[in-house]
Amino acid sequence: MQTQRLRIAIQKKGRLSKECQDLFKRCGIKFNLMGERLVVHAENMPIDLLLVRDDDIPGLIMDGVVDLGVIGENELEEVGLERAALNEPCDYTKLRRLDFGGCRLSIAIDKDEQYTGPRDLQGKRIATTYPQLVKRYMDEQGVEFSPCMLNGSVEVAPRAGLADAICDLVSTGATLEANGLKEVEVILRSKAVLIQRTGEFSADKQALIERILTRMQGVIQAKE
Ligand code: PRT
Ligand code: ZN
Repeated sequence: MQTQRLRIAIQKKGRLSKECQDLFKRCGIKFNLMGERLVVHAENMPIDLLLVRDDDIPGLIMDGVVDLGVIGENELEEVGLERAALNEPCDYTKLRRLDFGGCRLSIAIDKDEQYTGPRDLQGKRIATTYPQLVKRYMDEQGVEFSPCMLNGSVEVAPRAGLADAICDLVSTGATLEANGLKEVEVILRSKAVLIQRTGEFSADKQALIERILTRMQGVIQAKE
């Protein structure tokens, strides 16, 4: 069901939410995020912001439920691969890469273990929240592995005896260090991105998207 108003999905609470809200505010969209609402109407433009878990944003775009979304490339690519494997809709358009949410998806092992290359991971069990991205990387390397799917506490899996290695997001490396792990392969470098659903847009919505993109260009350039 498409509405007249442009629907933008952003993370409700988490690492992307503040910068995301700031970005749209700087683009001139006025809104007030008080309370626990799912949908927030912009005060000065025909725009609704949807405040959701980041995990839901790729699917909302790929199913055409919302028009625009901001999401980390790690999550976007994982969901895209998962949907493609299930023959579910997985199309979207990347409008622009943003200047926040930077991190890398990396494989890490016990810091005292020898490592010479991906072959050393042959037959290992790898704990991760990103099984599709790990499989894509390992297939490219021609290395077999067993997955261990965890939605949290990935970094403790080796110590807990659940896995031999992990593949998780890293920014400063402090979490790996604190858990006695070392980063051995970077499999994806990720940033937040602005994405759009595929399909038709009314002329009004199209014009509004272009206006937002032009302003965003100015906002991001001004920061550089
Ligand atoms: O509740 P919801 O599902 O919406 O949020 P979430 O908990 O799934 O996601 P959130 O808010 O933690 O992260 C949202 C997005 O931020 C991620 O999908 C990434 O695109 C991006 N991002 C950037 C990060 C990090 N940096 C990051 N460091 N996401 C997670 N981390 C975690 C990482 O998983 C590890 O536990 O931080 C830890 C490592 O950090 P360092 O600095 O110790 O290396
Ligand atoms: Zn999430």
